[in-house]
Amino acid sequence: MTTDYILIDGFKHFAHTPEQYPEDEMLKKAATYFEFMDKRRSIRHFSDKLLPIEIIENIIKTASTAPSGAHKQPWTFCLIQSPRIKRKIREAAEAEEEKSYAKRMSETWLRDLAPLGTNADKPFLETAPYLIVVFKKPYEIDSKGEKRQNYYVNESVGLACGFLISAIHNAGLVTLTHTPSPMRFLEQILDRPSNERAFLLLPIGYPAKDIFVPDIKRKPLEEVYKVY
Ligand code: IYR
Repeated sequence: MTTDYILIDGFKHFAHTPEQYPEDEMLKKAATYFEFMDKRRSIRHFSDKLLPIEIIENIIKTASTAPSGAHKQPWTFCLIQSPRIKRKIREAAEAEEEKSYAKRMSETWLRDLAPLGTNADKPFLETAPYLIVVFKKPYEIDSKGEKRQNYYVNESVGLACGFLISAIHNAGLVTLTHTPSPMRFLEQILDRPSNERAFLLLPIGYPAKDIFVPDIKRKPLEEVYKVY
């Protein structure tokens, strides 16, 4: 009888065969994927056109396949479609952003942001059909009410957000990583449990018609890469 698993320290490990390709096909796939991802842009102008929630749910399932410290999956993705809650989030985010642009961000920071054309107005928080608020969970609360620390929480949730953004791009939708600061208001508006901290806010939807994006270039390989 063949077995498709073994026990290591009493824990099951399944046989697994990762997908592999001949080198020429690998090169083609790697180059094609780069070209596809290189077309992704952060979009700040959204259409209000609705889209099926099942698309978003598949995107969130993809994000939740990210690796995480000790496989704790220390994240919650909150999906907001309610116009009332979107408005509350917009109002609170803009109130924080107004303070940030007026006095919390340094002159240098504002100068660095100038080419992107951002400001404290965030209409996309109401226009986009969906907002996703990603929460990180620095710890879990077990059945006895005890705290259980998670591991590499920022790295894990950052990876999940990377997967999320690439899944959004793959579906032909657009997004923007929005980080109003501070963003504790998201925990309050969404009434999240005490072990969740807001990590990132992303509107998702179709782009508005006839949009423009900033003229920015990505660093060439030589600038971001070093072979030893
Ligand atoms: N959170 C502000 C400011 C902002 C900061 C950075 I760094 C950006 O890359 C873009 C914006 C905002 O969302 O406008």
